[in-house]
Amino acid sequence: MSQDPKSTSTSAERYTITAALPYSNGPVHIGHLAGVYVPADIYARFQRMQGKDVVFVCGSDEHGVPITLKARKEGITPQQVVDKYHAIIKKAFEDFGITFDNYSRTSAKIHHETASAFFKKLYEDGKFVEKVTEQFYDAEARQFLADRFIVGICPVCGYEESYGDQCENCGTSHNATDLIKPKSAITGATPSLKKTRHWFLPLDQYEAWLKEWIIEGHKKDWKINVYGQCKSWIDDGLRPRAVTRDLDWGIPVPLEGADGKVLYVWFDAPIGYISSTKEWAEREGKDWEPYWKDKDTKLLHFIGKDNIVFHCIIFPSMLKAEGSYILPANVPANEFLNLEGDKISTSKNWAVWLHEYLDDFPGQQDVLRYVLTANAPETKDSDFSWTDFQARNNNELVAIFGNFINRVVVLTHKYYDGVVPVSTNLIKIDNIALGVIESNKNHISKSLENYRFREALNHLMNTARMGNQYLAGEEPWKTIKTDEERTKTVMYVALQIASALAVLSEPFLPFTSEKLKKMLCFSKLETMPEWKSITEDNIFLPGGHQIGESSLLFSKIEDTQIQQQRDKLQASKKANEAMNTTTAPQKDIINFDDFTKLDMRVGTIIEAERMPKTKKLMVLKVDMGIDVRTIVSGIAESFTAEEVVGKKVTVLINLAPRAIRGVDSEGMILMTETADGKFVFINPDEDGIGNGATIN
Ligand code: B3M
Ligand code: ZN
Repeated sequence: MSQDPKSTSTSAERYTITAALPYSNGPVHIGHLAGVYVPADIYARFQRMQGKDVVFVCGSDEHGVPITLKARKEGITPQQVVDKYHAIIKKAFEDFGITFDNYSRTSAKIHHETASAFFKKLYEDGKFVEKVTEQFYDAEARQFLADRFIVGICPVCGYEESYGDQCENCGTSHNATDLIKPKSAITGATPSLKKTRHWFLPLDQYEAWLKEWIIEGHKKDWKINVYGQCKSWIDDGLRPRAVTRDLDWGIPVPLEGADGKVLYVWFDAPIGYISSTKEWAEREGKDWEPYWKDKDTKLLHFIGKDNIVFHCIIFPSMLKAEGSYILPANVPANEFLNLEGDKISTSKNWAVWLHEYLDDFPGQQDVLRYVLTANAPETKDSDFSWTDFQARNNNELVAIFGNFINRVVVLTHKYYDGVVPVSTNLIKIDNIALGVIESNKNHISKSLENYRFREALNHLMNTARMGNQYLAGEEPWKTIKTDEERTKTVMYVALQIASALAVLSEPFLPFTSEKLKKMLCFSKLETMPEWKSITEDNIFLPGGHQIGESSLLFSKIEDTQIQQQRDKLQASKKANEAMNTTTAPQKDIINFDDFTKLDMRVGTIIEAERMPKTKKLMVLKVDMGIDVRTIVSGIAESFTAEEVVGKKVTVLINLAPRAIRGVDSEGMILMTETADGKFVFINPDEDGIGNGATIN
């Protein structure tokens, strides 16, 4: 789109807007929507409505260790994992009206080619440092342990389950060898170090440039949370980072003698934005290059806070190294959304999944878009609660926006058979109301330009509030009996406010906007009301225009619906607690002969006594049918002596006797443990099973 010579705006005319590529190893939830996709979509829609040339791209991130781990866990191939979730994720975005111009996937051929070529160019230009280093290796699994294949204690915050490449607790990104007490995520074994050759991007060489570009150049226009993270990274000093890995899932390193090596997922994934743009351009018969190489293009990355370092430091350094690309103008990263006070967690099923939301609230995408924007984690983490969701729907969308539209449309039908009345004489209050539309539009635009989505939404709602106040003040339902002409003017003005709402709500509430436009029969108008037609006059619907029937834009959400959602979360909390009893991995296979060597029998505890000076031990006498055994067992914290006497238990009786604190223990009682560490007997408590009965 060419520059409008009359335009006084200095902002860019071409926008490349990217939204973080979700990992294709699970469905998307409200946290993803709130943090990345809703704000990105609002912004893209808004700029398109300004007449800007926008490409908005995304796609599934289909490489990386989490996908291989998931495949292992489910006993399927990584390709099967990504195929499944790519389809689910893509559909969820479509269902929620996220208007990507292209949604690609990093397993696509075009991406493999683009990422390989990018790597090769950097390699040929001598931008990498090749190093042989020691990496963790799991001898049992016979593989190198990159990134999430390794877990250990975070050297920065002490979190015990930090991954090899990044700590999910404090967000620090590190090298696997920085972890304290590392262990393999595959076998649980302590890994050894083994030499391997890799290519590194020497970030240390980009430090001075990054300082100038971010610390000096973007202090004012980047969000404080983003700027702060970047600054602390750079201040801490940057180190070379490997951009290749010893793995078999990913984009093969396009060099001779690099068998078994792939590009690091965080090297290839951001290039996915470029591939997605290329795919779009090919389909649309456009040239992709200006979107990535023309310095007048504004490149924006919408992401969550855990991705800041990759988008502000590593990817820009890659782009800089390549040399022909533009750099992001801004990276409006959000913080995290919590759910009912707890961190959203896929593995704990503590989430509201988009596909499930739509099953429970069909057609109510805009309600979720609204709540997530009103409560967006823009400057700090925020919390989603079902109570707040219900209140915002019932007290804001229904009571303010919906109510205003409903009154206007219903009264227009009642008084004028749905025909916009001809206004004769606008008085001051009418002009003020029409003027507020324009000033609110300007507020919305300004807030959106500054990535303040909550504030922008508030200005939109203020427009609806103003409409309600106008009606309440002018009382057309009273004047209809006394002053027909005045009533016509009031309804005429109210209809213009309703039309403005149809336009202004589009970036935020696209489904509602669409419905409202239909209701007001925009398609029959000679000039379609649009963002730029909101000026001082603000007359969109001329007298004589026929509008459609009224229908409710929003409906009240009942307590029972909210309770169902709470119950659902409660159920997943319970299921999770039950699952959380650490499930040990299967032991080595034994043969049947090994099994038959075990002599396990049923017995009854006939005496029990706590072993003096110990906390855990109890000395038991167990009637085994063939004899009475003394067994020392560590159950004293789980049971009192009285509780166990008379209990039937399962005992391994041919275990070599062992002296425990001077008492010979002549067998072992089979037990399991509850989540909170309490022992439970494996108890063959059926009538007709006597002591001495064998178990096989
Ligand atoms: N897939 C990480 C994430 O989903 C990653 C983003 C890639 S953006 C290039 O948080
Ligand atoms: Zn940490």
